[in-house]
Amino acid sequence: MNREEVKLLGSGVSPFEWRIIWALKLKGVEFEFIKENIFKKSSLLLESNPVYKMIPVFIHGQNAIADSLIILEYIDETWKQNPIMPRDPHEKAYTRFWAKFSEDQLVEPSRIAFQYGGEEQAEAVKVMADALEILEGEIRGKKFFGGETMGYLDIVVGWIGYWLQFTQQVGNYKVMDSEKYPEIHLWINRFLQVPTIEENLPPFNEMLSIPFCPLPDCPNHAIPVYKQDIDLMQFPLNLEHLEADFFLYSALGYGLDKIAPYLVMGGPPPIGAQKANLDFLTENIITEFGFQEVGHLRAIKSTVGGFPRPLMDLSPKNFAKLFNEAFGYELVPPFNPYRDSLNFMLASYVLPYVGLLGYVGTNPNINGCVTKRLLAGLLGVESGQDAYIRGYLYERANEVVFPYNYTVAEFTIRVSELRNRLAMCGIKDEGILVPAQLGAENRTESNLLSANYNSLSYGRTPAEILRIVYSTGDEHVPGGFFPEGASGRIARELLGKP
Ligand SMILES: N[C@@H](CCC(=O)N[C@@H](CS)C(=O)NCC(=O)O)C(=O)O
Repeated sequence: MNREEVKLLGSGVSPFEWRIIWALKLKGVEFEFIKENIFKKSSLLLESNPVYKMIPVFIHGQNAIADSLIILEYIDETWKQNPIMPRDPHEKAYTRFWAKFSEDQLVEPSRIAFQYGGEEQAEAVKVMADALEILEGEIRGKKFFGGETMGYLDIVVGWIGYWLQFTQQVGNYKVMDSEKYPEIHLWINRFLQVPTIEENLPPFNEMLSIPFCPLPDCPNHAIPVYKQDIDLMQFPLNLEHLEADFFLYSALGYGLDKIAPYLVMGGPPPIGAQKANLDFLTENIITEFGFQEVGHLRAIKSTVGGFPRPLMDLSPKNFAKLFNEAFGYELVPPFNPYRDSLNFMLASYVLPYVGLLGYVGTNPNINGCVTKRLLAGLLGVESGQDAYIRGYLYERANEVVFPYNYTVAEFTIRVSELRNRLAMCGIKDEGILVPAQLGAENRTESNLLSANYNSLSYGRTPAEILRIVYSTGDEHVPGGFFPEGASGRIARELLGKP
């Protein structure tokens, strides 16, 4: 059986596969290494690890074995020379306990610290620091975790001597500290000097150049969040809160308080939000939009911090007032966003577009790599929401909106004109039908996406946005959706209030 083919499927840089390489080298087992691209997995990988579809996979004759800890045990039991696992059942249990501990408390949090910033990263780093402190006690007085020679546990924990440096550098965090963990530091040096380890490590440069498990998305040495970015990126929370509760209440009949109370941060409930009378498809889509806003709020608040949900007026009365202003007289009966899907979509037309213009306007002033990534991610989804809403309305452009005597297109044109009037910065907003000279390349009367001469999105400043969402045309005078004004430093300073 031992003479059967031995193959290892790995990416070339994963710490999990190097555990296997070390064990095989230690035991002098010949093997074939099959390099996988984890972003384009081979059928061999998918067939041999159909459950997790991950590397490493160890193939011995007809047997395929996944998960590095399990592979290590299999190798140790199959090739008895240079054992790595103790034979004594209690010592074996002890070794497995610490291996599991280090996987749970170091490996998993390191994935989070590597991929995320903000609070999530800080929490993961704290878990790792606590775990290192415990391991510091475990290794004290010993040469290796395995005793006098390197064993199973050393191989399992060994990644912290090499890969951790890499994940800290790329993920922009710090947990390893030779002064805080002097015993671990000494053990790392001893471990890296074991010939089997020293001679079998992937080149560091290769690790940096190859897309490792998660893609590093900040350039080296880039600053994640600049201080100046914070207020600019907190400002959009106002609109994100507005959209979150508008969409959630309309689709589900309840809002952020029920879905993610921690994001409300004690802010007052919205005035007049209610379940809308939506058809099945619209309800599904708006549910998705609502949950997307929850993600946006979480992403912003966990990256740059935030403020409690401001007081918001989502009552039919407030929407009715806005549409009266758009048409220049009182619509009878008053416009009600919750009446049916079409009225609801017309009301929705008012919101994501303003948010997306805000992101385009803010973009040039953002510097941090994490805040830039956040902004682009938010902008992408807001534009998608706006495009869906506009597409929905475009399909019905010539339909008369019940119970009024205006077409859908006319409604959108009136709302866009109102927003331009309120913002007082020229034309940055157009309805879903335009004269051809305002369409894409002056050739289309359809205006599915509102954009400038070069078909680029318009941008607005926070002041312009406040003029619109206050419905007062004045960033210093609150009203409309925010009866007591929007929150965050930018909006409060404009209001002259702390
Ligand atoms: N617990 C597993 C972890 C393996 C693992 O995370 N493999 C990553 C590469 S570092 C992978 O194959 N990722 C591909 C994917 O998630 O699709 C082990 O110890 O083998």
